[in-house]
Formats: sequence, structure tokens, C-alpha cells
Amino acid sequence: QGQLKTRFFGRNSRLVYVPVVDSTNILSMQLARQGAAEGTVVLTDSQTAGKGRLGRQWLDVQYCHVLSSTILRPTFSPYLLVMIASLAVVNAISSVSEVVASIKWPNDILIGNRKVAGILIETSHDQNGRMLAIVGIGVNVNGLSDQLASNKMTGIATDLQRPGAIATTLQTECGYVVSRETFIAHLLHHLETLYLGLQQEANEPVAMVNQSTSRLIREQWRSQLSTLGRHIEVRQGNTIVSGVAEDVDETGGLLLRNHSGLRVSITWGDIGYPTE
Ligand code: BT5
Repeated sequence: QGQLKTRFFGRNSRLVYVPVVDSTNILSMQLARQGAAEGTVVLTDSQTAGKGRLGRQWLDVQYCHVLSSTILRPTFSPYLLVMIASLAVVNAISSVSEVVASIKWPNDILIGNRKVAGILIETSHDQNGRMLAIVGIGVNVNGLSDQLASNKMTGIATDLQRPGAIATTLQTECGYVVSRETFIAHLLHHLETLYLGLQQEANEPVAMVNQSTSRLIREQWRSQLSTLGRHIEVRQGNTIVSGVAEDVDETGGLLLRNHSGLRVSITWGDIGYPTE
């Protein structure tokens, strides 16, 4: 609490800490359905069923990570959520270290070609039909990457070794231990600033809307993407689409130029870089 730089996020009763939980996203969704305030943040030291996308697991070594979920009720388009969450992580890493992180489409935060953080956004609606969003962020802050790969990650060690899925930690990359409290304070500050900007824009009278906030966020997000300009393979279930990642569209979808010269729009999947 002492280090928080936010106005709302994680303040007073908006901070829920549980030493161990199945998944902070699951607990947050329950709390949100019970009416928890916007900006409520659930934090834990370890998850027993941490969730990745598409039914995958998110693994941790106790006390080493920032494992957080923030309850939001956005009135703007949900595609912007993964953008602000990604930017908040990249900015928080810059705030606590000299390390430069980048975004691998759609939801990975990388240092070099190693994954340091992942984002899982889950949306739903409350009884009044308003959008409810849980922004789950897992950051490998401390510990060393080989610890991460050998500890309880053993079960998916092969998964972590597939190209593009190599894990790292902030400590491994910057060479010193980073306070998780300090990291959370920066993360929530960046997330809140970006979120409140978008909420304000969404609530402006129609005549005044010039969408400069969302445009700026899209541009910032695009400029941090390490995926563009590269030859990629997108795995979508059992299908693989390959080509050059040329650009992103308005809503963050990836625009791929395939081998026949056609432009394909990609809205989901996992990216691999076949030439590396
Ligand atoms: C993600 O999924 O990257 C989203 C991860 C979100 C985790 C947070 S923690 C707080 C909140 N509560 C939750 O329950 N979840 C959120 P995806 O893109 O599907 O990546 C999952 C894949 O990343 C796995 O299949 C592994 O290959 C790899 N992986 C698992 N744990 C990792 C770790 N700690 N660091 C790096 N890679 C990991």
C-alpha cells in the first residue's frame, strides 16, 4: 500500500491478497460478480491452477512473480484491454530496470526472444448488462530462468522449450533482485493511467470525441511490437498460416502477407518465428 502511486487501483479495500489461490483470474471473476469495486486487484504468491490462454497453464515458483488480476468495467472496446495491459508491463519494466521489453503479438511480453510475462483478459457481463473485464497479468520477476524451467514447470518443460516459448525472469535479465512491491506499484500506476484515459475518452459527449487517446494507445502498442516485419508462422489449433507480419489493423488484428501474396487478417493464434 505504501508504495502505490494510483488513485484507485489497489487502494485500501481494493487490494485483495491471498497467499495461495487456484487462479487470481478465477477469484477476481467471483469477486466481480459479487459486486467488487472497479480497480480491485487480487494478488497472490502462488497459483495452483494458473491460467494461460486456450486452456494452457501459467506456472510459477512461489514468491518469485507478480501474479495479479484487476477488475475493470470498461465502457470502451475490449480489444484495447490487451494493449493497455501490455503497455503497462513494458512501461513497468522500464520503470524498475534498464531492460527493454517488447510485445509479441498477441499477449506475450518478451525480453530478447524470451517470455517474461503473459496476459490473460477475460470478459463477461454483470446483472445490469455492463461489461466486466478481468485483466490477468503474470510477470516473472525474480528467480532464475532455469529454476523456473525445472521447478514445478517440469511437467511442461518441453512446452517451455518449444521455439518462442522460452521463459526468462527480470532478475535473469537485469542481474539483480527486483522488489515485487515496487514492480506492482509501477504496473498498477501505468495500467490505471492508460485505463482512465480510455474511460474518459469513451464518456466524452459524442460531439467532442476525437479518439486521440485510443489512437495514441494503438500507436504506442504498435511501436512496441517485435512481431512486425518478420516472417512468422501462426498456429491456430491444427492449422498453420505462414507469411510476413506486415501490420496490425485498427482493432489489433495481425495483417499477414502469405506466400501467394494475399493479405490475411489474423485475430487469434500463437506465433512462431521459423527462421530462428
Ligand atoms: C499467457 O497465456 O501468457 C497468459 C498468462 C496469464 C497469467 C496470469 S497470472 C495472473 C492471472 N491469473 C491467471 O490464472 N492467469 C493470469 P499463453 O499465451 O497461453 O501462454 C501460456 C504458455 O506460456 C504455456 O503453455 C507455457 O508454454 C508458457 N508459460 C507458462 N508459464 C510460464 C511462465 N511463468 N513464464 C513464461 N512462460 C510460461
